[in-house]
Amino acid sequence: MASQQTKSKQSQSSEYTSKQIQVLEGLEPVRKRPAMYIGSTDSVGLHESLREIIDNAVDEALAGFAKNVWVFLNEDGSATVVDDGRGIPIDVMPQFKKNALEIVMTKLHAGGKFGGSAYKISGGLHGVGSSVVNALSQWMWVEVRRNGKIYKQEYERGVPKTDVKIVSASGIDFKQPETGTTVTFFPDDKIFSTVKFDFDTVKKAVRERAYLVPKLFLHLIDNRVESRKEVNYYFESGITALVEKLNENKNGVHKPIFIQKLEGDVEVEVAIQYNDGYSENVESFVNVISTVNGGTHLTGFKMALTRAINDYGKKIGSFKDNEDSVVGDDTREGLTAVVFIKMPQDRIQFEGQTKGKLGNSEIQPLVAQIVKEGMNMYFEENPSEGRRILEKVYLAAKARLAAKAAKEAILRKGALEGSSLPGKLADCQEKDPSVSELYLVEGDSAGGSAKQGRDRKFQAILPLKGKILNTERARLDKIIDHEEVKNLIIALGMGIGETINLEKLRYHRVIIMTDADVDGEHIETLILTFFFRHLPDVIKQGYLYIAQPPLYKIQAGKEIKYAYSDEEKDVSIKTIQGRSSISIQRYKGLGEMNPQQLWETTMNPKNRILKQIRIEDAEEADATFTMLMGDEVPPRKHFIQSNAKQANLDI
Ligand code: 2B7
Repeated sequence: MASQQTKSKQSQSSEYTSKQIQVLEGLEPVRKRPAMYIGSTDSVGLHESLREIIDNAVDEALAGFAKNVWVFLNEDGSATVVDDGRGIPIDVMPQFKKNALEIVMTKLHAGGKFGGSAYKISGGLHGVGSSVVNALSQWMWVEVRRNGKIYKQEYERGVPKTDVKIVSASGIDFKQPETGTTVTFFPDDKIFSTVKFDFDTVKKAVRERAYLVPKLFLHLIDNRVESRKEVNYYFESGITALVEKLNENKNGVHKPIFIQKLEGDVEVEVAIQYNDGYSENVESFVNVISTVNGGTHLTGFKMALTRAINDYGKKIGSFKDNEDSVVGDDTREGLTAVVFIKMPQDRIQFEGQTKGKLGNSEIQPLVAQIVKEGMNMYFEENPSEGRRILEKVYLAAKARLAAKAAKEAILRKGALEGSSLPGKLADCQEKDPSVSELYLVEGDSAGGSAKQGRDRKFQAILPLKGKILNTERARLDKIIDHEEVKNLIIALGMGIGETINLEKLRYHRVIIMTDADVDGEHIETLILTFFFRHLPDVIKQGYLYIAQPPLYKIQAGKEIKYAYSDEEKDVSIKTIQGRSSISIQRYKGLGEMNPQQLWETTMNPKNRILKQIRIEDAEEADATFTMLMGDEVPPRKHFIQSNAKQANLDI
């Protein structure tokens, strides 16, 4: 990308006109099969549509033109994205006799690729562009600020309502930059199962992009009455800042290492910082897309890191005795890294069901070579840091061998053999994992109610006492020694560590059920962290859930209603009104419900609400956990700018 920027930025702005835009087809197929274009029509797809518009604006920044991107969540439920780039071209395209803006907004283009070289790098998970979002919006309007004028076009479900017109004032109440693009849209509730944007989800996407595009000001403003707030992001140093952020509650072993190189039209950026913990946290991106399942860029990075460390160890003679015992895993203990490559959008091959994996085979050796060279140079120039890294890796290798020996001993003793299920487990009758559920219940008393209330056909109960093991510092051999965790591992049946076998998991729904108080939250964090660190596949497969007990019981005479939120409570009170006396009970713990109530409200599949844990949730729990349990050092001050004044300087 930098190559495009430096080589042809100048010429692009003058040469690139609507002539280069190739057109394929209209938007009918998008409304017919929305999921094919946007991934899904649930909340994930809804946010994907906003992300798509944001990415177009971010692309304009990546191309070197926009300095700011604003995202507004409007009071009426719509969203607005503003950039201060060049503005989408508004000239009439002779071959269609239509305005370029209209073409961009109403036609599908090949796989998001938009002919010519001007937009070689572009984001968007599905790379489909604004027209797809337009098709899936009840209404949309676009303003382009160019040539000192404001051009506007409005659409309904992707169909233009007007021609492109010059207007005298912007339709939004915001002092907009001289040039750029503004898109406002309201997602179609005929398409999406929910049309409510979630601030935190949008925030996460916005923040991620801020890290990936250094020096871009990103502003997120929630103007909805119930949730008014604003965050601003600006990172001077891109992924180095991201690595620091990921390590913020840990102790870095050295200052982040930054490697960057442009090779042909692929740019590789890697930031690395070891901390004194044990977990591995490596994130990878292609353009602005997070590759959650890694791929060739990540493989190349890992290979090169292992090789560079091994070579350096041999070179300075510190691996003498264990020459062949340092393996990849050892080099990734306590490793936080970001691998970020930028390449032409039209060459990217994504793989896997969720398209979260980079498939381009040529990228692996390319990244490996650049990382190897970069690490060699780093070690050369920073011998004392190099030595510290080596020591850490060497310690990991030693610990691994010790843990392996300890585990082998345990396994020989048969401590984890599935044959003897823990006494505390009230198992279900069903043997088919796909219909079996395991409730992890906080405390023996709630555990007792759950045992009585459950449907024993398919629901098993495992009570967990107070605080389960602090897994932050614990190695596998220690974990296996811990009674509560051992029970859990045996009940799950899939083993732990190197012996993991997901096919042996005995329940495809593992449901954490805790009180809605601080202790409950704490134990929930502990359990999530345990799964995140030791059994992440359970989460990735979507097998881990959190039960949501009701917050209120509303009773009038014999009529009882349960409410799971304050809003629901208010609605319930209204519908029940007219009765002489209503009693409202706020549940503080599971123990306040009798077995029958617990079944009705929280365990019966017909009524209950389960929250499925995504790997991001667990990651967050892991971070919280590190903060709570980690070392004495107080969390370092956030460097995120939550200050609008500062961030607005550059308009
Ligand atoms: C691939 C297509 C969609 N496009 C341009 C130029 C600028 C530009 C855009 C955009 C979203 C919300 C505010 C290029 C690229 C179309 O061609 S899209 N800015 N911003 C955007 O969508 N923001 C462009 C060359 C010369 N002049 C303008």
